[in-house]
Amino acid sequence: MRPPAGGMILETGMNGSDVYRYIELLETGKKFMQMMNKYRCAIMEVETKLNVLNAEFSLQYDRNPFESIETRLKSPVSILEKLTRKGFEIHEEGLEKLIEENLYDVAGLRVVCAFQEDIYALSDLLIGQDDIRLIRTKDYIKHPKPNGYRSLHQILEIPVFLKEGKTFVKVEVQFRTIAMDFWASVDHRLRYKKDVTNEQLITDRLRVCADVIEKLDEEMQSIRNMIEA
Ligand code: 0O2
Repeated sequence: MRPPAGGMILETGMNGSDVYRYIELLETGKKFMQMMNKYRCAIMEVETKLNVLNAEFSLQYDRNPFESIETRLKSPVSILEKLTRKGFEIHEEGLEKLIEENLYDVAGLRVVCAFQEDIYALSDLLIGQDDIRLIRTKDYIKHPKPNGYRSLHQILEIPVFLKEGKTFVKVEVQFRTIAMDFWASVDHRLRYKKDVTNEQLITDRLRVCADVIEKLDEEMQSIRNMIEA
């Protein structure tokens, strides 16, 4: 059904069931926006926690444990695509529950650190906070993906206080070093490029780069340990 123009509910030619359906769609859209707002608030909460840790660290040790934080809210189209890819049927009824129970990365933060040890120090400090629940860890640093991808992924649940009360919201935090982030962004760009003819060669060369980056991270960490010894 085509929504009526100019924000009008009633339009010439619309019958009662069209109007009813239109109102239903508005309601679904409103609920969806409210759900997205919860995720947006959860991102703000986790980002603030990380910024507080950064400020405390820099006072105590005169260095920042992370270089940057990127945040992103998954777009409605990506949410529906991922649910479909996972084999779920999409219906308006129960959509919010389906998303909350099955998609863990609607709210995402990416924390980029200079050194590998800072990733684990920061993650421990974050998940050690008593209002945070750790739901799942995927450690692609200790166990890299076959293509060479490395990052620490953690799914957290954080309380968000809204006017109707407290609700726990899932957030995915990805921790990486600057070098891992460089590799992942190049890999991501190449993976989404269409019509790549020599894909296998590119995959193999990226794998080699991932190994070099692993060595580089280890060497940088060891240099810092020497300086700080
Ligand atoms: P976007 O836009 O980057 O967020 P799950 O979420 O557990 O049900 P999934 O998607 O396998 O299933 O989770 P996983 O393995 O924790 O990884 C998901 C995210 O990690 C991806 O998000 C990427 O951000 C990143 N990632 C994982 N593998 C690779 C990789 O080989 N290369 C790069 N560059 N990034 C990777 P999305 O969903 O792709 O989207």
